[in-house]
Amino acid sequence: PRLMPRRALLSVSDKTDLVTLGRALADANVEILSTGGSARTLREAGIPVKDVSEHTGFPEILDGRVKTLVPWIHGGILGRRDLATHRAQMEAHDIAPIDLVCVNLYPFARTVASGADEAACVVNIDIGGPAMLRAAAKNFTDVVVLCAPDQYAGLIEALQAGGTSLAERREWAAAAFTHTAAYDTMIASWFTRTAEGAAPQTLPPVLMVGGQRDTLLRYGENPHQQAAFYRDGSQRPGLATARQLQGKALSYNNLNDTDAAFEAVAEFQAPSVVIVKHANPCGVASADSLAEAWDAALRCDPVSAFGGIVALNRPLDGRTAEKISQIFTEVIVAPEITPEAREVLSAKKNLRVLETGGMPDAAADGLSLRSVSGGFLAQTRDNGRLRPEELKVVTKRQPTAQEMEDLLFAFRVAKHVKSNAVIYAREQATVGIGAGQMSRVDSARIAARKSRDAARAAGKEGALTENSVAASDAFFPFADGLESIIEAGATAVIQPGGSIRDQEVIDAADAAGIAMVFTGMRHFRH
Ligand code: 93A
Repeated sequence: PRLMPRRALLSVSDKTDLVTLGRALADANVEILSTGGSARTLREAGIPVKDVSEHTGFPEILDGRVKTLVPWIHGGILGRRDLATHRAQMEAHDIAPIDLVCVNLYPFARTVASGADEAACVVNIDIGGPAMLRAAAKNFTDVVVLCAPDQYAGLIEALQAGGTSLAERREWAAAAFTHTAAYDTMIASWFTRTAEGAAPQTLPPVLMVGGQRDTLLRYGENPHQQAAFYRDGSQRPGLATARQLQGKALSYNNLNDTDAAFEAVAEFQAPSVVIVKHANPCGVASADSLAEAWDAALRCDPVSAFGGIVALNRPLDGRTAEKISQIFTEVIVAPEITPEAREVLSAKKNLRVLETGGMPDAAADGLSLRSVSGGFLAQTRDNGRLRPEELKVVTKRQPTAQEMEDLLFAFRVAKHVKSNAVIYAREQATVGIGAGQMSRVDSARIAARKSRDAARAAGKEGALTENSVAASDAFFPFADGLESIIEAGATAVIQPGGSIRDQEVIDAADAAGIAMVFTGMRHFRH
């Protein structure tokens, strides 16, 4: 049976469409109770409304901290209509049933995001609102609960159809609990952050894997999987702040790859380009200009770059946009897309172009999560940075200044390549990337072979790895991995060190006359 509400309580911070809702309720002969600001808005629109304080016979006190937290409100919402005892008690205490609650909460997230001080944030922790939403949702068999303006149209339609159905009320109840849960999660994570002050690198005692579902994606990693992007409220430049200027809808894989590419390019100070395929870089370069960086990044592996994700750490200019649009690209992401670049890219209708408004700080703290059966694995983000004084040259030969620069570049790239990772680089550009192999030797060999292929495609003899330097994301358990790298023509190698066979590896380097640097820091990425 459909249920027509007779008494409604409207108490909203976001007054969007409040008047429309109020008018529809008044037209349906529903008595409207309302709190301070909401009542004022309704009254100004000429809608009959009764102040909550008049209804309860108790004033709004403590600056509004206690306005609806009284038995005449909560009893009216929570009392069971099907129990004679409840009905009798309500009558005895003069509690009138309330069968529609429409509440949206103090704008806590917006207050925090505005940079308000702690006291102002605390003022915006809504207590009465969530209490009413939860009470109404609990009593969904007899009470309608609304928590967002986009639900009003559905209710108005139901009123015109003779009342709300149980299925509708159950759905609204679910939405209300989802809303209050997300709201409390936000507050809880804000508290842990402020409580720990400048040390958010600590893992929280309880994981607040809140997040609001934002965009439903067409499908997940594969078409038979469902997927969505959930926002955690972070305003770190990247996916969270990206504005899509053109192109097809972003897929799950697009988002994952774009994130990987943008986080990688954020590592570099000079104008840089990262091309990503399947979450791994297939070309990374820094140069004096983006256009040069693009050319160098593309040279590394032009075959894989086809259909790739391109991330840049400078405003994308028209000339570079021209160059990128020569090959098929899925996504371009940059802090800014200049009008000239937009003009160039607009010819490629499907190409997704994202503007993030800024670059993330690669050294920033944060959590990274992965779901496993039974829960989540959480770790602080890999924001590890090499400190020059921790670098140790372990070979007889010292790297030249140019080699050293390239070693550091390659090691930084290694951080963003799935393990086992071996990266060859030359003049601030990768010339071979070996990713995700189960053995380090294979990564070293694959990178060298790909580099030979790339050289051949460019009409050159040998491999691009000749006279390059190489980085390994973790130590060499045996000398064989290093030997492959030497074979590929690298003249210097950077790696964490720390294997029990380090000496064997150092001896192999000395025998070949190459330089080797230990970082003491590993960059596994699985
Ligand atoms: O300060 S509260 O936690 N205490 C209350 O008793 C209470 N009742 C409603 N906040 C309370 N509200 C909130 O006031 C609602 O959730 C809503 O966000 C806001 C509406 O206030 P007004 O109608 O005065 O604009």
